[in-house]
Amino acid sequence: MTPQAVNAVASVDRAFLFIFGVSAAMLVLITLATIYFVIRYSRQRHPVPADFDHNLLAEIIWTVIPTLLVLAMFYYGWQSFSALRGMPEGAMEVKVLARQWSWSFTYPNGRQSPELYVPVGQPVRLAITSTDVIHGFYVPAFRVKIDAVPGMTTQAWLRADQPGDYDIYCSVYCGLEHARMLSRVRAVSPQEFERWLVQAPDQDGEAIARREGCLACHSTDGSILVGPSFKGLFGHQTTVLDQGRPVQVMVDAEFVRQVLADPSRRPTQGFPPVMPAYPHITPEQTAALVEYLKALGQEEHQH
Ligand SMILES: [Cu+2]
Repeated sequence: MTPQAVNAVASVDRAFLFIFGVSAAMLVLITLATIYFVIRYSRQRHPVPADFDHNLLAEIIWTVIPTLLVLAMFYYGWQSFSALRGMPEGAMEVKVLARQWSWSFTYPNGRQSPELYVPVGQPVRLAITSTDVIHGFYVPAFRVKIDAVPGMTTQAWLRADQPGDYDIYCSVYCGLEHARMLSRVRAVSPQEFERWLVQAPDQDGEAIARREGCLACHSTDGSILVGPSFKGLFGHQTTVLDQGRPVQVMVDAEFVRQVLADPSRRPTQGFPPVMPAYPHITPEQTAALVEYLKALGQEEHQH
């Protein structure tokens, strides 16, 4: 069987249900047998214990049956393992990048997206890695869960048989905003997918901020996440630490450019210095981000 023909979801579920069913049946049988023996062979009924060596038939039964059950568990487990790990031939490869605290998906033509668009009915290979700490790429609907490890590429694949949205989670605790490290698989028709794939990605500031994961740590409504809120930030004074000393600076276009290039140089006072650098952001994108921040900065300033 080629991996495409194997339904990973069905085989994972079969392995799970088989092991769960056997375990549940064992629990019931052993509990009933224990109760029966306690009553039937109590000291009151049998003051003198029976004395016997062995029982060949019983020994064969309790050896053969568990062996067969464990071999069957192995068989179903192996089937689901090879369905998940066997990579389909000729599938489109999407690069998955995990970072604190967002996901980024890159397609063969260079298209980037914060959500994983896939065509219905076609297998998609995922080449998964991380820029910072270990994360876990987890899509329960497809039974896919695999670590995203910095400096290493892990592989997974999935195929959506129904159009729809499916949740993506991070399954490895990775810091402050781990619980908000969410995205979605968006399964759409192959025609819709082709249209989406060739669209130029939006280059307005908000789309860039979303794609680059800025909004995982910076709110736009004044609430405090990991970093300062974008609301009321631009065009106002803020306090940064310059070599440990608090200094007042104006949040302007030059400040934004400096922070993107090297956030660790002057971190904002009162916030953990955890922002990564964004050296790949182009001057045009920086300008778009500045426009976006400017609009948010004009909203009422609050602390
Ligand atoms: Cu994570």
